[in-house]
Amino acid sequence: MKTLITTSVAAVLALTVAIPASAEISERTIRIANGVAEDHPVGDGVEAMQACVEERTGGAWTINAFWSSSLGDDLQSAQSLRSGTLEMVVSSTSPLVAIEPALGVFDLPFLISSEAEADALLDGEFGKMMSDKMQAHNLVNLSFWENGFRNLSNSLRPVETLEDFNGMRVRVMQNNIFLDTFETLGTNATPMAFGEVFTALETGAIDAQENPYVTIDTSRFYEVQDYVSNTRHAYTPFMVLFSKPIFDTYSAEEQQILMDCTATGQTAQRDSSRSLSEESLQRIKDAGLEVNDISEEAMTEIREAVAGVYERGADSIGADVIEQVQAELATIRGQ
Ligand code: TK8
Repeated sequence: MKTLITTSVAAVLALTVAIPASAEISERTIRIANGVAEDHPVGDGVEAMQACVEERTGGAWTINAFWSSSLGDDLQSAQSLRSGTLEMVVSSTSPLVAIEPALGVFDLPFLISSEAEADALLDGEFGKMMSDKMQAHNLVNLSFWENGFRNLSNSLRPVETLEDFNGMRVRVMQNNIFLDTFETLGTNATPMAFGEVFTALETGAIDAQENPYVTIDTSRFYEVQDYVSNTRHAYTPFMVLFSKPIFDTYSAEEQQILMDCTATGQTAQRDSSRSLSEESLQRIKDAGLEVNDISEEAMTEIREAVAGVYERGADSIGADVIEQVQAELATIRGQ
């Protein structure tokens, strides 16, 4: 009996020692929270990240993803990261203004106008500066992934002009900039966590919401909405956040693996987001939604109506941050 135990202990020890790719890599389980559904492009990013981690750690790490807010909404998950009770979250920046108000910069209406601009901004100096701000809040931003250009959907009527927004009950993210934007557009805006949106639309508690086509598709909002307008009023990014208290216990090699593999995930996630967007729009149309385009003239009117949000947002975001983003965008645009 004794020999048997000794032998099996030895076998287990041999196994444990054999698994890690290097002495600097420990066995780890990483939980990653998400508000979106698994078939959202974030799913492809996570899958690419898992494959990368598997290879780099020789199977010593397991990454478990939790979808559809099952570990809490974006803000709750980020708070869990800060206290070190959860490892990772792919979160919209918008609800995190409660932690870092400067993040509201990404919510300013019509700030970013193309995916190429978004990539240059987020992967450049400005993105780095915003990531650095998270450290003070016990959060490490490993990468920016794509949420995308947001479009308004509703159950009442086609929205094609500024007047059409009037009185509509719209869910907005828990974010002062979005609230100001949609109140200025004349809607009755209600801040709400993402996980509550489907039911609120279904029960008629709200008429409208705004999200990229891939989200309207994968969260099945098309089942409870009748119109969608191509408003592209904001490009909000995802941050791939890691708990700083946990990150600090990782070896330098392990930290590098996290950074490299979220970068690998970024490429897969952005590619998927961009190729799925058209497909998602088609599925939304097939589900019977009317897609409304906004004329250039109406768009100019809408943009002018919300221009004041920039100045009012400066108090919370910081005038310097707004100036910096505008300067960087001007450089990116070659102005
Ligand atoms: C999912 C959210 C979602 C966001 C929203 O957790 O809240 O509308 O666009 O993608 O992060």
